[in-house]
Amino acid sequence: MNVNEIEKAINIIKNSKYLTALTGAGVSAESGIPTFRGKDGLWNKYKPEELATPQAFNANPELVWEWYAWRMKVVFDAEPNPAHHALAKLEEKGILKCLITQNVDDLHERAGSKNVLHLHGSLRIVKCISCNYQFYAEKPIEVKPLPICPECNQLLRPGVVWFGEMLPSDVLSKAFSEVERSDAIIVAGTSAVVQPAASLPLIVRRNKGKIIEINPDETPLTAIADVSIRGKAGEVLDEIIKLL
Ligand code: BJW
Ligand code: ZN
Repeated sequence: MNVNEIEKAINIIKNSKYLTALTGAGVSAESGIPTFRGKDGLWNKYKPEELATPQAFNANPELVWEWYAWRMKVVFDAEPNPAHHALAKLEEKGILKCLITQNVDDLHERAGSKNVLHLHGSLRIVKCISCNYQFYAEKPIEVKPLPICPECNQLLRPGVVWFGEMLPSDVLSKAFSEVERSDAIIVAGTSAVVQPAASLPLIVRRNKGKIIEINPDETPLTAIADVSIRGKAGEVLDEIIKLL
């Protein structure tokens, strides 16, 4: 962690009038939730592109549900880490206006964040592939036998957004309008490759706003970030909130 970079980030945050944040799987890594990409990002030799698609679900719902049931257990048992807490504190202080997340866990909410936009849905929602039936999962669901819709007898599926599916339009348009208003954005724990989420910081940049990136690795965003801090989100954000 570079002290100079942290100071630069704090200056941007202090001078901002409308700060937002975009988070990805890396923000939950310190809570023990595996990321999608990178060396620890694989599950049982499958890539997300091979499991997180409607085609994969149609071809092999047992395999896809097995992955999600395992992830529900990991996420529901996990606790928010200092990154989630720092972002909640930034909102509580009135500095952070909106938190846009690609994560399907609910650790931001459990840390106390209120204004959270979930671009890719939630593991707490289980929904029917055919009708509008859905429910809130308090605990991981039984997937043997496969869960069936009580209204129409079709398969139930996780309430998340798979590749090739549209993001929820109300959430996406709110996210776009939030970044249009932003004069600074914190981008933490995302590989910044999945669209349209990855384009949100570019809108802030186009409007001459500042980008603060927090990630142990470089990403496609690093080159255009005003500050790019190489470090873990929990450690870096905790330091920032302490010094702010
Ligand atoms: C740490 C850390 C620590 C580790 N601290 N950091 C334009 C161009 C090209 C392609 C497309 C395009 N528009 C749309 C597409 C297609 C596609 C796409 O983007 N493909 C790309 C891969 C090329 N997008 C879509 O299909 C989207 N739909 C859409 O656009 O609809 C309209 C449309 C339809 C059809 C055709 C065209 C348009 C939907 C995307 C849905 C993504 N879904 C997933 C799965 C969700 C459900 C689930 O959880 O199972 O969302 S995929 C997966 O990736 C998940 C994540 O939210 C998402 C992003 O990943 P994230 O969060 O960045 O995690 P990682 O693992 O990639 O990175 C972790 C990072 O953390 C790393 O950088 C680490 O270094 C770092 N890190 N420890 C801080 N302690
Ligand atoms: Zn149904």
